[in-house]
Amino acid sequence: MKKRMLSGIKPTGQLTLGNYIGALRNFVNYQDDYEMIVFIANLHCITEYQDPEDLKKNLTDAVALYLACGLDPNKATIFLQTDVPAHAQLGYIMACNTYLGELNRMTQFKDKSAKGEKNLTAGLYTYPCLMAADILLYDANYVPVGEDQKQHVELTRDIAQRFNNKYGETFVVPEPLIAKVGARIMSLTDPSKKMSKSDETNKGCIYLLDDPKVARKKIMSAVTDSLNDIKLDKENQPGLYNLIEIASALSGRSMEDIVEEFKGQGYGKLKGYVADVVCDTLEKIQGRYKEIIESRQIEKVLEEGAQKASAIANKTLDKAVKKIGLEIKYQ
Ligand code: ATP
Ligand code: LTN
Repeated sequence: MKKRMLSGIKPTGQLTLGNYIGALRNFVNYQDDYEMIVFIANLHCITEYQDPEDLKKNLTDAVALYLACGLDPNKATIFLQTDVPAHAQLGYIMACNTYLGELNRMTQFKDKSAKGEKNLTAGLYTYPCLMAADILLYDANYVPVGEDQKQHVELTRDIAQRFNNKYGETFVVPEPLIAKVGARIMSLTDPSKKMSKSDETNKGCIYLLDDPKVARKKIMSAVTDSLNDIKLDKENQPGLYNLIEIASALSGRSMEDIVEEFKGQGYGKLKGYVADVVCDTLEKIQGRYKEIIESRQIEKVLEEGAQKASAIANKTLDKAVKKIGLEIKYQ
């Protein structure tokens, strides 16, 4: 039997090249060898305010982009988180099995509160509990994610093990799966920061729906260094390293091979190559995206996906509810 893999992406804003390289492209590669379950984590989006109209548009775009990047609804189960209410239900149960100390250690929340961001919500704080429910509902063996999500999957393992010890074997304990190349694509304007949807200037981040001309400009003006030496030195030349990593992930060539080709040449030449590879990827994705939007297949894909997902999720939720002793049997 195939092992099961599950992952999700938050549709806050437009999907980025970081999402593609760190997550989406891997889902596509895995869909033949694993039973793949992929969902749009819309409940996770509202931990921070989203304009309702923008959110609706981003949800549709996210599904269309999943398909445009090569996820095949005949192979993978694709659905919207809110179409399977078991996520929120098990999420609450998970919150009751998570300690405050554990949530306090989660870097995503810690970073936001350290920055002094005001009005952080309780939903943002307990979000790792919902993420644990997302994963455990499906008995997932593996969770392919970018580096930034490893800590959340590890917390999920702790919660699952604790629950199993307390109530008896209920959940499969999942493992994070992090790709060797591209697990953390950095911002083009500040290579010490992750390329992020929520990039304030938009210049450090390439969006999958960026006009290729705009994407090329962003790459050509990416921050590098003044050493003018093409080699792999992540610590001293993080900007250059990031560009080579992007090109490697998208072309399938090794990073060493790319360095070998451009060694001794200026950064401009290398950037031109990275831009070619990125634009080629964007053009292919955007071509398919247009076809998918026009074909109006999204609703059907989501409906069928939610049906398949609910059948699995409801069984697990039921099992957990019974183990805890939350139900009364009516005659
Ligand atoms: P934000 O950028 O607003 O923090 P996000 O893009 O990290 O959001 P998601 O969209 O939920 O949040 O992330 C989806 C997947 O993409 C996750 O597996 C995450 O690890 C991966 N991912 C996101 N950004 C990058 C990046 N810069 N490099 C590699 N993987 C990434
Ligand atoms: N937390 C993830 C999105 C996410 C997810 C999940 C990923 C929500 N639920 C379950 C894998 C498995 C993020 O912010 N990138």
